[in-house]
Amino acid sequence: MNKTVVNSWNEWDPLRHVIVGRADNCHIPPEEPALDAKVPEDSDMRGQWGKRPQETIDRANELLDTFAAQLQARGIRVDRPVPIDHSQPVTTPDFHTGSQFGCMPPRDVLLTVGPEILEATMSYRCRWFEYLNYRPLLQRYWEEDPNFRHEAAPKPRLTDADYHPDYLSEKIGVEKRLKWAEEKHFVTTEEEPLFDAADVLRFGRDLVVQHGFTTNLKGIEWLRRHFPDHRVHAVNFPGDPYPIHIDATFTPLRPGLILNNPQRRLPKDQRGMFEKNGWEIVDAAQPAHNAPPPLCYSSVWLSMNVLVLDPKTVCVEKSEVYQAEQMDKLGMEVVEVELRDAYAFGGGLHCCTADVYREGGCEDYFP
Ligand code: DAV
Repeated sequence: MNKTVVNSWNEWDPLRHVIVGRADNCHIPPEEPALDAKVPEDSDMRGQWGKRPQETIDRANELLDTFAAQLQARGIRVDRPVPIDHSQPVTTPDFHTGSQFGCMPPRDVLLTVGPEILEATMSYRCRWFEYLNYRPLLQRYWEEDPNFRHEAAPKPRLTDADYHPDYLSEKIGVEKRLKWAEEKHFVTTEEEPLFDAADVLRFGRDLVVQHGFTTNLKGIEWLRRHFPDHRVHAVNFPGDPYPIHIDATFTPLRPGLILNNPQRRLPKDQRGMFEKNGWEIVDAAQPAHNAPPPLCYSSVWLSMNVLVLDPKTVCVEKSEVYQAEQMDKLGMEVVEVELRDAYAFGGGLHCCTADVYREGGCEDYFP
């Protein structure tokens, strides 16, 4: 066999093959440093852990299955992971935690860059083994595609030295969190390289990486050394008191156009590469909801966590009417997808997918 299965260099070229996550047996993990730092202080999730209610798992799976079928109906190949038993504890020589997280969302774990799929280090203990959910697929791509590069970043130790103890207090307050974010003081330390794949956006030759709770500067440096033919840019979005993952903050739609969360604007001194090359950064529309659904880690800004199918077509969550309206005005055809009841499992339409194949090659958009 001699066909290319894995190839994806950016967030917008025509999508042909994608992984969609599964909600089976997902857990709310026990307390641990980096995860706790992300749970909003007034959240209904504080202090409880265990398997998620079965009816919410069934509902999320129904929505994910329907989304997968919608993509298939458009001619896109869709693969699904094979869930491991997330109720099992994780024990290494360095730490122990009582359960895992789930096989949602794949975008957090798998970073596709051209012919390579890279398993991220991850930064939560409960997600240490999450890559195993995707190994059956990656093994298959390995058999099918002689040029596929299956890579894994060094597994981190995740001892207490990886986390700043001042983030462990129950009540920090949003004001102090915003100040810390401004000062780039995040929950993770610089003990060892850490990154989640969802902190990385792919723009052909350039990778844009958010420095925050789930990705530290050493993680960004690791990516720089691992992808020597790319330019790797660290970015920050100071308005976010819980900065994890870039994909509800900064959303490229096509060459030259990016949506930016108006509460988390990219600072002026980090806009140079976009401005010099005539890229437009526009404020995203307001979310349709005032609060996230129950037992959800993410903010209401999953409204802008869209999946671009090609430079003229975008999947938007069905209830996010303002976001859909804005897409329409920006000249995009909108595909409505119902997913809100699956948000609690780790995110929206971009999160719950991972690219395998998009048409096109590695372009230089910022010469
Ligand atoms: O706004 O809570 C969610 C990103 C999930 N991948 C937020 C970020």
